[in-house]
Amino acid sequence: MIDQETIRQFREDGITVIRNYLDEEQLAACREALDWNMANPGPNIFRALEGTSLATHIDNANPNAKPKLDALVQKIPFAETFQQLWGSEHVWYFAEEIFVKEGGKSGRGPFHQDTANLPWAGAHWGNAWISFEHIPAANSLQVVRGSWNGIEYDGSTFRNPDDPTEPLHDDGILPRLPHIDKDMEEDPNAWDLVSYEINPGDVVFLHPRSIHGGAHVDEQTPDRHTLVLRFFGDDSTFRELPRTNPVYARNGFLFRDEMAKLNQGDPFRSPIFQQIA
Ligand SMILES: O=C(O)CCC(=O)C(=O)O
Repeated sequence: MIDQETIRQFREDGITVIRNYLDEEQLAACREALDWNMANPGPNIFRALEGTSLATHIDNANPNAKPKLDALVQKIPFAETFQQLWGSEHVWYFAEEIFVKEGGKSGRGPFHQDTANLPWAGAHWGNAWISFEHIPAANSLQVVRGSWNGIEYDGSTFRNPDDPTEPLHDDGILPRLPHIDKDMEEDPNAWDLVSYEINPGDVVFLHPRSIHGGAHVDEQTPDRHTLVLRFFGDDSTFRELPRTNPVYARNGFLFRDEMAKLNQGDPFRSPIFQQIA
């Protein structure tokens, strides 16, 4: 049973952590899944940051990993956890995303909302953010408290290490992302950021519409291997994306054929997503 403060944090702040959530076997199964994904990149691997100061191995919804991950999420009590965090009767598994920073030199990933490149709306969305090293708070995931329920910004292209706010859609409607790193350099209290120190077995749960970014690695914490598993519940709908950027036009960049069947405001449902509760 999750305590009321954890539920409050998730619902209000858009982020919480559950300590020792994974037992050794579950942690090993998650690590095995991440290692497999790294060794077998899928068609959605994102290579634009390779060779830059933000170099990160990022891969998304690898179709070849789907059977393995559909089985994995059944072995861990995500269904009960999200039922309680959201107050949802049903829970579905969307897909995975992986973020790997190695060698102590990669900077912070651009702050962003996942809803900038995925056609999602509603309160019942959740990422389970699983890292396998000890990660101090300064190198961990950072979330702008409460932003999941605030302004929907344009996305970041994730292609310009000199400008993490370079707009993804540039449709003239979505406001450009704030430059949080620059603001924080000028005033460390400019943004109310939440981040948690992590030990293996701890899991961070965040609402993916939160403005969030993975912090840098450094000499003390040179490597971070992160598996993100994404879920949705009853209050989740399809939200059309702008059509200005052909890669993301209307349907986002994942499960495009399935997304093309949904209309604005439809419940976010498709037989491709495994129901776990
Ligand atoms: O771990 C990171 O570097 C970023 C994580 C992220 O963007 C996510 O969980 O959606």
